[in-house]
Amino acid sequence: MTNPTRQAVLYRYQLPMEAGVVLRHQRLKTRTGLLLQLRQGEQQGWGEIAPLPEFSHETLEQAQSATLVWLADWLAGASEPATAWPSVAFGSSCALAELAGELPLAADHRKAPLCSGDPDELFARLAALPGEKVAKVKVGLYEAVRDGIVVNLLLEALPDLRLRLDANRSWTRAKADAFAKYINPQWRDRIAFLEEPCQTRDESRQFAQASGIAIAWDESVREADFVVAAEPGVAALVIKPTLVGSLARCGELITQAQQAGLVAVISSSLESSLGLTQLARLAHWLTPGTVPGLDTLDLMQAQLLRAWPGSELPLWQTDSLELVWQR
Ligand code: OSB
Ligand code: MG
Repeated sequence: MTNPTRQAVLYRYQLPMEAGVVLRHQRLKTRTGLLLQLRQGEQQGWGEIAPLPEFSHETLEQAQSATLVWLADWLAGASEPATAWPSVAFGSSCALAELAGELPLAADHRKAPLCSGDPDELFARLAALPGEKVAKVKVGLYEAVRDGIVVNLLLEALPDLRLRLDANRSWTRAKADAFAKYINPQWRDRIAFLEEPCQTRDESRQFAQASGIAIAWDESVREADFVVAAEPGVAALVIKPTLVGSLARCGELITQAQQAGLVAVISSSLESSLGLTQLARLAHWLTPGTVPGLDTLDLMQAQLLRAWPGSELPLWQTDSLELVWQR
């Protein structure tokens, strides 16, 4: 029996962001990316390829060229996902997995709400959350002491709250200590983890041990010399598939994390609702029981092709996408 013909379509999207979304050093006014549709017989699969400025090493142009090279191979019968860049590996592997029926449909649509530090606002959002009350707060943007006071206040005001914090490597050891000084020692174990407090991994490890505040690796996971290991004070790994690579690579990291007794948290790299709903499925499949870090849809002004349950953002269809290529 011959295989049914393969067909592929590549689209480019441009999504307006909410005013004021800042990535490290730049304001992100528009999120751009690629959506890939593979078809074979009656089956189809979608994938999102969206390098994140300031985080991905590849540009959208590089990702697009690599995707076109991979698509030619796939149309000619190749079966493996692309390996060129993490974003391309992630998107091509999702499209292949959907095509083969290997990405389960069940999804974990819980998300750890990203919050600014206003306890009233957080209180309202948490009240609406079923189950575990876990929120995420970005720290390291203002004075470390201010962050300490805000986090301490949240923990004091909301006794069933657990927090994930993210400093994105912005603190010296001294600043991290200044932060910790304001956190009541009694509540430190309600900080599920603090992502990457310091500029180096060693400083972060020392901070964790000295403060009793557990840390998580995020940026480190994507560095060439990173190995998953159980270490004192390290609680979790944050896995951002667009920055990490194929579903297989993400699965391997998750397995290693679980074997080392670490929590693996699937997290967003500001994908559109198409990629974000796939991350929710990935989380349900590979990290059941862990709330994923996917509260980024509302940073955008629209959704693409697939709706996030309960979102009121308009849902754009393929007519709002630019057709890049099709065979
Ligand atoms: O620093 O973890 C980050 C999103 C894009 C780029 C970097 C980061 C993030 C998030 C995603 O924080 C949300 C989450 O992890 O809960
Ligand atoms: Mg982070």
